[in-house]
Amino acid sequence: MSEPKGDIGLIGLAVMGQNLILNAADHGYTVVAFNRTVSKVDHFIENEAKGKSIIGARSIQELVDNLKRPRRIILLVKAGAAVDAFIEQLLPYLEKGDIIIDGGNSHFPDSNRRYEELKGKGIRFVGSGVSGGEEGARYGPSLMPGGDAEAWPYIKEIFQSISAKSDGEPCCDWVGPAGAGHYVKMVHNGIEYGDMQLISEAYYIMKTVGGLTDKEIGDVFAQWNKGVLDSFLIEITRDILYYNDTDGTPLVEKILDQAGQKGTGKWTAMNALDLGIPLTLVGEAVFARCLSAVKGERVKASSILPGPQIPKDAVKDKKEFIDNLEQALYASKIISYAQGFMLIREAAKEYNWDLNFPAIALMWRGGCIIRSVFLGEITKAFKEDPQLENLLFNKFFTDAVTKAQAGWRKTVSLTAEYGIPAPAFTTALSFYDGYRTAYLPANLLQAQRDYFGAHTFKVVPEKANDNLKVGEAIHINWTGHGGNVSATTYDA
Ligand code: NBP
Repeated sequence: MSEPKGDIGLIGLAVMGQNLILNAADHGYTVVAFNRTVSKVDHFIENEAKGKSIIGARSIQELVDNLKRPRRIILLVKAGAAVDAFIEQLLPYLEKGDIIIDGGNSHFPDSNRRYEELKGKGIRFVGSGVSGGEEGARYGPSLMPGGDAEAWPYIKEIFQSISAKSDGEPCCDWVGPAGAGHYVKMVHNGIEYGDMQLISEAYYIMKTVGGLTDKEIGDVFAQWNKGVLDSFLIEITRDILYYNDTDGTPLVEKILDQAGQKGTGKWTAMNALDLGIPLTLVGEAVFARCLSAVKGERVKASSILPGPQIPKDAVKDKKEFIDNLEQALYASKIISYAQGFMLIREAAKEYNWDLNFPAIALMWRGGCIIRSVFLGEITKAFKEDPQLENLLFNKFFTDAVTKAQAGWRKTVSLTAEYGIPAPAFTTALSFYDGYRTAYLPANLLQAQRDYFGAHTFKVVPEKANDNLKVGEAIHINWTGHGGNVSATTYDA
């Protein structure tokens, strides 16, 4: 048999797989394509792939036989059982050192497991986040690969050439070991939930309190897209608000207000709870979708539960109202990213991953759904100080939230005054105020825990005395008739 020609193999000819293959072929690579339903291979080869450096494989064996060594095979199939099924099918045909890359939206614990299992068999596993949807896959996605670092030199060139670019730099770099690539993609998706919720709240505030039409709101987003909020999601929101149905009225107003979700936001929020990180904005964004889903109850409640009336002149100065809203959106977004990076930092500690923070921000700078000008500033912040404890401690972001604060507070007050749900704006501000408060009311909380459950507390060092010693777990007999035995301390 002649020398194999395939640079890389790809399994899964749905929207992501087909587009990524065409992208790689455009960059001069020969791609071998396979799919569970083989008729889709034939269709692809005869149509979209015609005349390009793409080889159709009709079996796993044919796929593997057509690949140069070490073989590089990307899976872009439905996350879960399909990934395991293909790994099982591939193993008998692979040799030690070959590389399997899972580019689907896999949950990172699955990628941890696959990395370990394949390492034991001498196969290099890479779990790579791929973001940017159909368009990104075709013309340059954000790629977040992690796993077996030995694989990186063999895939780096292909990955970085097909990925999006930001100021000439590829939006793709090595993230870290095991499931770190899929972990970072998961947090990306969580942040995406937050950004979408914030934008939706801004739209809703303009519509309800501001009394703006969809066209006018579209104009505001168009304006914002020229400033600090310049981003893909603001851009598509502008276009959505300008889009009219055949009767000339905005299509968005005909869409049922029940949000769906596929689970990556929930995974992020659950992981934040597991690691004890206050990822409040993503959490609220997930719950906001859950609240939207109970439409029947909300309709019922709307006629039972009263709230304030919004007067026609609720907004006296429209320009000031919109400027304040822009500041609220910007500051809340900063909080969301600060929280996201707090989570990633904790994950690095918890899972013992050495993560490349400036590279993570750069990977999100282009190609993906959360791409924005703002991520360029985050990349800069982490390049200046890769150990940066919190994004809010970087001067650019400290100044930005300081400047945005007044407008942010006025916007949140307005929503409270007029009964407009704005969970993401509100939680962002509460987090900000909590984070900048040196002494929180958790003293009372600890007293309550000790009162009813003998959970003990520690004393403020400056207020220690002979009964209240620094560093000790103290239990007080608050009522005079309880026991003196304390409960085991633990961190939840
Ligand atoms: P889908 O997620 O719709 O998956 C379709 C592919 O999975 C087809 O090749 C299908 O084969 C295969 N497949 C299924 Br479904 N069940 C299978 C099974 N039990 N065994 C083997 N193969 C099976 O495709 P997609 O939207 O292109 O997404 C691919 C991956 O990329 C997913 O993990 C997705 O979450 C992720 N992702 C998608 C996007 C996006 O915008 N769509 C963005 C970023 C990441 P068949 O043709 O034989 O049915």
